[in-house]
Amino acid sequence: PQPVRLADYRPPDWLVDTVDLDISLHPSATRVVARLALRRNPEGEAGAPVVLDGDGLVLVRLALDGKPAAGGAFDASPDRLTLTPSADRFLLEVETLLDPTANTQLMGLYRTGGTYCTQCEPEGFRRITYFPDRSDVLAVYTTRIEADRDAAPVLLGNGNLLRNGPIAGTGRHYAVWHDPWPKPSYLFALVGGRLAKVPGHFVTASGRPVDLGIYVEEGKQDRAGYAMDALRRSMRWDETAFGREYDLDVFNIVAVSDFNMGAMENKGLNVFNDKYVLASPETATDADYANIEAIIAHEYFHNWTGNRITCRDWFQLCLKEGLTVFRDQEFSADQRSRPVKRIADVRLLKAQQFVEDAGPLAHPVRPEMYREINNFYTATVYEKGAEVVRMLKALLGEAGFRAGMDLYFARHDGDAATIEDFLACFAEATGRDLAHFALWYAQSGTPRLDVAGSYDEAAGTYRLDVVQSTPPTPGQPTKAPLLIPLALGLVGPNGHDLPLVLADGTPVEGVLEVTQEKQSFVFTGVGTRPVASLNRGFSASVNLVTDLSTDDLVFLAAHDRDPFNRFDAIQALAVQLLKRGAAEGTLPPHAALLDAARRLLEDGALDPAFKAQALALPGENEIAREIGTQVDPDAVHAARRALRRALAQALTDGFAATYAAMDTPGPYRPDAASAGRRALRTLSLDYLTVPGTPDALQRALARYRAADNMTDRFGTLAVLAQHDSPERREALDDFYVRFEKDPLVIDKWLSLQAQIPEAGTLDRVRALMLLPVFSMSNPNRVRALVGALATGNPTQFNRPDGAGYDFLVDVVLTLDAKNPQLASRLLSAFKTWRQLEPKRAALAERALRKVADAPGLSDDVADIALRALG
Ligand code: BAL
Ligand code: ZN
Repeated sequence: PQPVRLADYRPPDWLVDTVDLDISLHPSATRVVARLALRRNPEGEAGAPVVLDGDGLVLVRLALDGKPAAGGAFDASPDRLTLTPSADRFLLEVETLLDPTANTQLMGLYRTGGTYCTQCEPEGFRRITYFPDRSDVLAVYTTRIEADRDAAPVLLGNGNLLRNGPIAGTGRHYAVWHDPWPKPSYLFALVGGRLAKVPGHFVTASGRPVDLGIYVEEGKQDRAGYAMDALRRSMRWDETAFGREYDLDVFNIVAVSDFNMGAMENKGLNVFNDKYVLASPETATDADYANIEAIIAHEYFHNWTGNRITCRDWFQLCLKEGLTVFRDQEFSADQRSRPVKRIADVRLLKAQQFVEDAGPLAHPVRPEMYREINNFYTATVYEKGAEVVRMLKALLGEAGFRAGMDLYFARHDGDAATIEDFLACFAEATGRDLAHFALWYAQSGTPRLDVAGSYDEAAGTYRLDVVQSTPPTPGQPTKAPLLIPLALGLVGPNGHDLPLVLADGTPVEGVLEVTQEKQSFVFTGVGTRPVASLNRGFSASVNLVTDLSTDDLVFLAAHDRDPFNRFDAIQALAVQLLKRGAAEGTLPPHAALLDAARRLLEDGALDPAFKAQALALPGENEIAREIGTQVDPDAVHAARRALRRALAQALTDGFAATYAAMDTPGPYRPDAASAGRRALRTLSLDYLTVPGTPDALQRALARYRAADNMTDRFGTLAVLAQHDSPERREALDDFYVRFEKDPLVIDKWLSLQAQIPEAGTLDRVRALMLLPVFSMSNPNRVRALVGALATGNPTQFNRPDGAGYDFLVDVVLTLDAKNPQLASRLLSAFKTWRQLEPKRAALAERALRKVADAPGLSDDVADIALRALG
């Protein structure tokens, strides 16, 4: 594929004012008539022809200003339509013919379980009709949808419903939808199917009544209640937190079972992967409930950050995604526990984004070049993009940040904007120069911050020496220092923070601004030796390396008033031990960690959800990233297992008491407090089951059998899955029989087995692929089984014989012809191959070369293979 570069951006030569679509749905022969009011853009190239994008289109007819176009007046291929009109404004009418049943890419118009649905971001609209399919062409859409009334009694489009009715004598009916808000083509959507509506209602702050609908498969209505509740809370929250109201009379969500992404923010008609809508206590875990809440909010928040203000081009993807992730994180933090949400978000950031940033697929939050835009819906664009917004807020403060956001909404409503536009609003609203800060968008890699502290008792000063560096990443061999907001406290012996006053008398309001490669900060009036609590709340997205001693970390784990750093201190102790354990083959002395863990476990004032996070050891991928080079996944696994054993043994009584104390009788409720108790209870059971004795396994099995909700049932199944035993077999068999007919629950069962760290797992996965509950054409099934092995089972994916790599390559090559987006997602599991020890790295490289050399690859897979080998 040819590279597309940010530097080559040019405004469109032609604009589209209105789009009138007439879409007659048919399983294999859907007719699309598009009427586009085209107008030459004064900012485009003078005299440029009209060049419209297509992708595999079959052209039926074409008319200009109502007259059939003669051959020679245009040039059409499946992928492009070129016209040279004499006028600067004209009406183009194009008819195309589509086969939605044959569309296995799940991009454009396709069918899922008999329902017609669309996915157009980023470049799917061109698979429906010829169009300038770019995000800076904004038009007002009117869509008439027609379909067989029995097959598709529900017909949904963007915006408000204008009219609908039967078409006499045909068995068909129609609906006309009109969206008054100009939008780019990627936000177009339609749905037609046999779906049940779960209704809801909302009145905006200024009094606009909104009809809400969540559409699900017949019989699943009772699983949509939580999503509806989350939607209403999201709508209210955006009014109070950001002053943003909803702007149509209707807001619909449709849950479908075949979807490449999590969900899609089409204007007024969000389409969701059903995994992120459907929940009942018997089928969804606490984590599912939290994800549903977050993703419902995320898509809703896009209505302003993404839809009313969209992106000028796909390089600006983080403008809507990073900002909207930040907004959904803040929403969840307000609905639940802010510290626990922050911990969970940073865990995810480190597990996914830091790993991406450290490997061959690293790229800036705003990339400058892509070959396949589908491959840039990444943790860097989303999660690091959100961290950059969070850092901006840390620099500007609450009021400055809100002033900047208000200006952004006021100034750019209706625009296709850029990162420069966004930052200019904050600079103008606060008077701050953000030129240095902007480097966060352009420079890839995770900065490393080395911080050393020294106390001068005689002078009463405490000095921090800070060195920042960022390792080279693909295309960026050298790096410049960034503007890093480092939140900190100096914790006195009694656990209280000391005042922060710099040597020149300047008070520090909790955040230091690190701007240079090397910098020192001297604090005065420090009467006793403090312990520095650095990067509080994970204020900066950096790898922090400190000279804190083991005693300092134990102290912070017990006393820091910043909950994130209490968590981080105990995790840092664990990481130190695990790194040494993996290198030396035996666990180093670890009494300090056990002591810190015991104190946390016994601290009655702490939130159980916090304890569950703090006492869960870093995952194997996270440890591997911390090690960085020459990683042996088996050694990492062995070290982690040894430390788990040590914790389990030392804290048996504490875990037993906690297990008993965290019992939560009464009916299941998905709130954060109840979820925290369940999480800590299952974690305690997990440690209590570590010895693998028959008694321990029987206790876990009894708990599994007695569970009255999916959180406890699946949590206990996951505990048992660690132990090759009759109890595991019994529980796995029971789970399958109970939920065989429920694909989303079966995904959990598939995923769990794919992550068992045993040599038999690859064969187990192969066998599971043959079950009727598995399907290569459903993205959720494939991700649950194959994706879980590749990204969630480091020892078995990275088997020393290379069989894990060969398996993944076979799946990727098989899938590529059907669904390239899904195939390339799976292939990106190879992003860590360069950090492996040489034998595994050589096998991984060989596997990647096999992909790169395969004939007929999609652009998606070719791009990942070549960059991974890069
Ligand atoms: N825009 C793609 C799905 C999402 O990020 O909401
Ligand atoms: Zn999004």
